[in-house]
Formats: sequence, C-alpha cells, structure tokens
Amino acid sequence: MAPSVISTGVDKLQKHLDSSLESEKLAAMANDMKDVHNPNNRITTDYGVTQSNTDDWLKLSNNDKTGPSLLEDHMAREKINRFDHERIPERVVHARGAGAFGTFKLHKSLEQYTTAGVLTDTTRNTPLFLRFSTVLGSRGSGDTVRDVRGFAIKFYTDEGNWDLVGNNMPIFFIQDAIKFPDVIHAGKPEPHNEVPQAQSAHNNFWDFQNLHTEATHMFMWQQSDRAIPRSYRMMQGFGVNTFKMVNKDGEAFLTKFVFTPHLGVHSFVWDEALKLAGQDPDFHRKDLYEAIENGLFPKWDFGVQTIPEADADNFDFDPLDATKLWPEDQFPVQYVGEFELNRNVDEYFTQTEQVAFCTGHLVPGIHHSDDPLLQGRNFSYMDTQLSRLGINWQELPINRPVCPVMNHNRDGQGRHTITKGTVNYWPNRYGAAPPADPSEGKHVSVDYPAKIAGMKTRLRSKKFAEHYSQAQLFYNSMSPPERAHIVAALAFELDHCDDPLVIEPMCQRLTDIDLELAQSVADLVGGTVPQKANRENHGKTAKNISQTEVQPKQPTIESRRVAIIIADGYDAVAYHGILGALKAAKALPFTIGPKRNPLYAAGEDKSSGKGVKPDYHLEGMRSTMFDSIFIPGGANSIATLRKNGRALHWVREAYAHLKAIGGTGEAVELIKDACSLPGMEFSASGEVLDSYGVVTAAKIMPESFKETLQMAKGAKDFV
Ligand code: HDD
Repeated sequence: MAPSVISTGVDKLQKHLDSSLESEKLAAMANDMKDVHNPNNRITTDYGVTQSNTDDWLKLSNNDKTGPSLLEDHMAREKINRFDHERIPERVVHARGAGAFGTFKLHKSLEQYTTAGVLTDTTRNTPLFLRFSTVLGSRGSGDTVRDVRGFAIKFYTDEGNWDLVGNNMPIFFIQDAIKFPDVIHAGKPEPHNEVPQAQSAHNNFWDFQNLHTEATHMFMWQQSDRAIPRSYRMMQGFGVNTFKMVNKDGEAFLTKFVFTPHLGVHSFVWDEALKLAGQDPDFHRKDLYEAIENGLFPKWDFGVQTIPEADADNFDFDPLDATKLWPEDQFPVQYVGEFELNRNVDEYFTQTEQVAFCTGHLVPGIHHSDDPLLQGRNFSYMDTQLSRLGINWQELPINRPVCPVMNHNRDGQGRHTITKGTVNYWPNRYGAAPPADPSEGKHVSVDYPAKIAGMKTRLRSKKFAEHYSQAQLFYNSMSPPERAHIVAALAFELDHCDDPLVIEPMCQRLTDIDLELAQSVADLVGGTVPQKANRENHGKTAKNISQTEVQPKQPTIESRRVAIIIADGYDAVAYHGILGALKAAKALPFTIGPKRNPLYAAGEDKSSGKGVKPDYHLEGMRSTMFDSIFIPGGANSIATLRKNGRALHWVREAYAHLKAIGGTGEAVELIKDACSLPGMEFSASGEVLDSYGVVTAAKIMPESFKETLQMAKGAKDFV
C-alpha cells in the first residue's frame, strides 16, 4: 500500500506562502526544500541512483552463512561515510538553541533618524529568523539552566541581511571584546575536569567576577530572575551594543534596540528550573514549538532608544560602554513596530544549527558605533563561521539574503552558486557587475564620514572606569521577591564554590552593591560576614528594570499550559466546563490521569468505550511542566487521587511553586491533604482563604459553566 501523505514542513510552508504578503521573499528560501513524505520518493544514493536494499551490506555468502563485507559496496560506504561526518563543531558559545521564522512590521517610520528601508517603510513585511540560546552549555545541555539567553535575529530585508545578535539582558560582562575569551573560559566547564556543564555555579566563574569589576552590573542581572525565564516567548530582547542610525541629512544618532514581549516577562522559581533541567531538558524548545504549532504566535514590540551623536559626552556614563544600560526614565523607548514568530523550522540542522549571525551584517542607514565590544565582535562572528560552516556559509539557504547577491567573490569549499560569464574581477571590459552609484537609489551602502584623530593606545574611554553605580541601580530597582531571589541565587552559586579564595573575597565584593545583600549571602554560605561596605549604596532606582514592570497590558492565560487531573468517576460538568473555558481563553489544557487509559465520568457507561483518554499520566509528567493545575471533583475520582502519592505531590509541588491551583467539589479535600502548609486556611464551606493562588469551590453550579461552554464552541480550533 502506498504510504499516505502526512502534513509536513513543506505543506506548511506552502500554506504560509499562499497566504503571505512576502511570498516571493520566502519562496526564495524554499527552493532547496525536499519533502521526505512524498509517496513517489524512493531511496537513492547521493549521486542519484535508486537503490533496492539499503539494509544489508554487500557480503560474500555461502548457503545460509555470510562472510566478510565487501569494500566495493559504494552505497554502504557512502551511507556510513555521510553518518561519520554528520556533526559540525558546535558554537563556541550559545551552542544550545531553538529558532523560528517570523515577520517584522514597522508601524511608525524612523526616517528622522535613519534611511534604512526596514525602519522607514511601513508598508513592508520583513521576514526574519530568530534563534534563542543559552550561553554556557553544550548543544546537548538543558534549557532551563541559570544563564543569559541569546536573542539573535536575522532580518531578511530588501537591502540585504541585518543581523541583530542580542541577549535577553541589556548589558554585558565586559567592555572590550578582547576580554571575551577570558569571561567565557571562566564560565565554561573548568579545564581540569570539564565540570560543571551549563552552570555558572563554580569557582572559576566567581573568581573572575570577583576580580573583573566591570562585570559587577551584569552578574547582578545574571543572578536575577531574568536568567531563569519561563519561556523564550516571555523574555525581552536587547541589541546590547550601541549602534548608530544615520538619516538622509547625514545626522547620526547613537541607538539601542529593544524588543518587549506581548506576554510580559516571566520567570521560573529556581526549584522549578532545577527540576526541569532533568525532567525535561527541552522544555523551552518544546514550549516555543508548541505555541507556534497551535497558532499562538509570540509577538514582541520593537523599540529604539536614541541619543544625538553630538550629545554623547553629556552623561555621567559613556553611551558606548556595553556594561551600562540607558535608563528608560532618561532615555524613553520609542516603540515603533512589532514582530511575530509564525513558523517553526522544517529541519533543525539546516536551519537552526546552520544559521550564522554576524554583527557586521548591517543595512544602509544602520552603522556601527565605536563601542569597543561591538568593534571586536565584528571580527569574531565572521571568523567563527569559517571553522563552523566553511567559507561559503553565506550561501546556505538559511543564511542567504532574499534580495539579489552579485559580486566577484568566487570558489572555496562547498561553493553552490554558479555564476555565468567570463570575468570575475572589477573593473572589467564589459562593465559587468559594477558597484552602484549612490545616486541610483537611496539604499546603497555609503560609509558615514567620521573625522578621527588621536594616539594609538591600549586604553579605555575615561567613564568606562566606573563599575558599580548601575549595579546598585539594578538591585535597588528590584521588587522585594526579586531581591530575595538574588540573595538565594548568589548563595546557591557560592555554595557550589569550594575555594575560600573565591568565597571570602566575593562576600566582601558584594558590598560594592549593598551591605545587607552581602551580609545575607555571606551568612548563608558561611563566609565572613562583612561589617563595612566597600562603597555606599546610592539608593537610586529606575523604571522597567524590575520585570514586574514589564507585563502585558491585560493579564492573559493565552498559551499557558494547564493540567486537569482526573480519575474514573470525575465530575463531568466541572471537567468539561473548565476545559471549555480554558480553550476559549486560548490556554493549552492537558488532561492527566493515573494511567493513559480512557477515564469515565461519574455515572457514565464504561461499555460505551467513549471515555476521555488522558494526554499524559501522572508519572509521565510533573507539575513543573504546567503553569497551573485544576482538579474537578467526583467522589470516586478524588478517592483514587487522594490515595495516589504522585497526585498529592503534583498539587503540593505546584503550590510550593506559587502556581494557580483550582479545585471543585470533593477536590477541595485533596487540596487540603496536599497543601496543608502554613498560610493556607479554609473556610467552613471549603473555600480557601488567603490562598496564594489557590481557588476552590466546594459546590459548583452547572449554570456557571454555560457561558464558558458557549465561548468554547467558538474556540474549538484551539488545541
Ligand atoms: Fe557573541 C554567538 C550574543 C559578545 C563572539 N553571541 C553569539 C550568539 C548570541 C551572542 C546571541 C548566538 C548566535 C546564534 O544564535 O547563532 N555576544 C552576544 C552579545 C554580546 C556578545 C549580546 C555582547 C554585547 N560575542 C561577544 C563578543 C565576542 C563574541 C565580545 C567575541 C569577541 N558570539 C561570539 C562568537 C559566536 C557568538 C564566538 C559563537 C557562535 C557564533 O558566534 O556564531 O563568535
């Protein structure tokens, strides 16, 4: 029987192409796609010869016995040879990542600052690819580790690729690119035993942070909740470095690029992140994929902060110093566009792994500043792609621009493009492929003229020497729970350091930020508790640094994962009511049972064979993988669950992780069993008082679900 055609990436892309305004641009990327599910396909060798058996190596055989395998079997050797060379060097940093395609839309032109088409033409839909990543771990490490997250975007603009290679934090550990090998060596596994994986909790990391004072501000961000995001979809993105936009009159503006998620910024609590790293190391990768597959496209607002270049010296910090943010109170973000991620990758390796970013990829109207971190990055990215992907890395489908490419660069390993013609140099006798004259069009790259004079020195600009003020600003701007989390994070990390040469000075070093902070951490890790601060905390705060201020305009449960736990004999009204309500609100509900066998509601006839088949069973998943749990009543269902230690653990753990928990009818008793924790009180009628997110109703009224069920009808396309 011919295999049936199943939905594939190629189908999805086609659908997207049909509906998409930028179809021509995306079609340019689809040229190289093949569809493994096409029923007419048969296995061939790489040189195209169709094969009848790729399961048995060609061998000598005698009756029923086989002898040696023959070297002459080219097909077999090709198969093994291709396998042997499947791996390419992983990225030296940011090795673990996940990516998706999307579309950028500008709402308001930035023409007063720049000539860049992508930032001035509000009629365009610019396709993009975004790769999220962790920094320190290897390609096979966990998603939820404490780390900075990469936020790298390739905009396929009409004028060429613009790569904005940023992070989920607005600043960095170092000011000069020459320190990058040091900060990364210190953070990566230690050289003698290659331990620990994907962790900053070790001697070398903290030794470096202690001695390298310009990292003070960044290690505070890296110890904050921002380093344990709930989802890639719930992180801000920052270009980090200072760029320069230049307008048609040749005026230049120092610029920071910012992306803020519509879902707001949210984080795990540390215990969740720790557990998930083992329970589901792919949690973030799957979360992104799941949301996009369900049509719940994550969106970010795009904004800029600008400073006229002429004003660059007017501040108490240097705007070219990547260890400093530009406080929003002083430099408001102008939000002028947005992008969404709307298509998952079709193949991980050729897209997410082979995508290669380069800070040198800018489009006319966007330029570099003299930020010394950026200047060094411009060398490093081009260089690293050579060892990872080879000289023709820009020809790989994911890296290729969607506008025409023409020049006299040629050859090299793995060259794809076939350029017709008899000349490969400029000038040539035909005038073939000349440089453009700027008068031909506004989007030709023209270098921004800058007058430069000075001494050749190994120095940094004077204001770069101040390393503490914004670290204090950051700490002071945290909400009380965020501060408590930073204390706990630092104490966890230093607890994993066993060298007094690290712990002792670090305890004192923290007084560069705040004496109380240092005392709390020192007390927890058994260090000498500092009595005097290295410097006084200035007490200033700034807005939108605390993630509690970066929240959606309207609270939403869209795309949140909710576990509904039932067993045989569950209350059908409560179960279907909550299911419908969640779908209507575009949340992602999952039914969890003691086993993955069909479950029947109270009074339902089991012989109907129409029970609810749970999506997962209690042992297969954990509460950590859900944002919230709900337990419908039903005497038998709850009696079963109350005897199930794992079910009780689910509820207790979710409560400890401050998640919303709901229960109706008999489930109130189960919640009492599980969460008999200090701070939780129940009223005489069974409702939770002072609940920390627990909502119960001992009695439910079927009518109250009617409205939500009606809403659910309109939402049947979800999930
Ligand atoms: Fe970098 C990768 C972000 C400083 C050298 N970097 C890389 C990626 C991100 C960043 C998100 C992953 C890109 C991807 O998904 O493929 N890096 C940053 C930010 C920095 C920064 C926000 C500070 C502003 N990086 C930085 C410096 C250097 C590098 C100072 C070297 C001097 N970064 C690299 C690299 C990587 C890289 C070694 C590894 C893989 C790659 O480039 O393509 O060249």
